[in-house]
Amino acid sequence: MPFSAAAAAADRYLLLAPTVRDALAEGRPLVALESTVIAHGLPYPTNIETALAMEEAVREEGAVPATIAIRAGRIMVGLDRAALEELATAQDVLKVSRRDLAFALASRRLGATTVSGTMLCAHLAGIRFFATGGIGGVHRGGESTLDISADLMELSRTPVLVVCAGAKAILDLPRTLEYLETQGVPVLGWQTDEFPAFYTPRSGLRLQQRVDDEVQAATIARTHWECGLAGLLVCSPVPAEAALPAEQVEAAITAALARAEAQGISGAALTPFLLGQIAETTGGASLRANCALLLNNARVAARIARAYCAVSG
Ligand code: PSU
Ligand code: MN
Repeated sequence: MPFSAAAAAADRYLLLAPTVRDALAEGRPLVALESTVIAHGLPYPTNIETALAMEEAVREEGAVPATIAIRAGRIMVGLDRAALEELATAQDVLKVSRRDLAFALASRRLGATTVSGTMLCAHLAGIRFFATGGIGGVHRGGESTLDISADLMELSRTPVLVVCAGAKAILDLPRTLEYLETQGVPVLGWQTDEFPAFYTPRSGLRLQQRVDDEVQAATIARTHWECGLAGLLVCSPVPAEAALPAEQVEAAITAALARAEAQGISGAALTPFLLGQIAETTGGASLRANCALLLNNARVAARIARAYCAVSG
């Protein structure tokens, strides 16, 4: 089935919140938000507090938030507080990337969408902008394990702009950038010439393309999509006051990777495991950085979404 027909069929599974439906109908700016960070990325109650604060940040910048998750056989676009609470507290929430979408829907289980799952669902709903924390990437050792996040491939096939703070140094950052280049994904530095490394603003890896404001970003996105191309990544560094010292991050990551290897953790469980270990080792400092960059990215995405509405008239 051609993609457009598949998308029309998938429409049946969408359940849009009234605020989202109205904004789509009126052509107002929307920002999609993921739910894996709520269910698997952050501990309770930081997860629910951050989810609510991100939605508020999007509203403050004049856009409509649409947090996405899978529930009772539907793709929920725009969650109320009770649904957010459920994701933040429930056990056994599925982690839903592209691979898992049909299983999650057909089994009617509760599912939290990753970057790839959220992009796919946002696109089905007609939302073009999405804020997250860090994207998945090529894992260290990925050249032999082939553990490469589905997020990277999704960016190459789905026309959504993703605002992130780069990718964590738990990953192989140079190979992550190589993979994005191979897949034809623009990686735009937001007021920076370097690929940010999530907890730290710098990775030492230079980016070829930089934008300094939302009009530039929105104009590039519009041009990209007018040319029939797919996803874009905008990389906004963690705010300086919340950044962690690079040595502290590297030590925490080295310890986390060693523990993952010793315990034989792999596949979809690896990223949540590493994140939990790092939060423990850094005594919560990594959580504060994580929340600060999530809020910042929500604001940047909302500003770009608004500018896009203006430039596409
Ligand atoms: N990076 C983070 N926090 C997260 C994730 C990534 O800093 O919670 C989540 C995102 O939802 C991302 C997913 O899409 O992990 C990637 O998982 P994997 O590496 O299994 O593809
Ligand atoms: Mn993986």
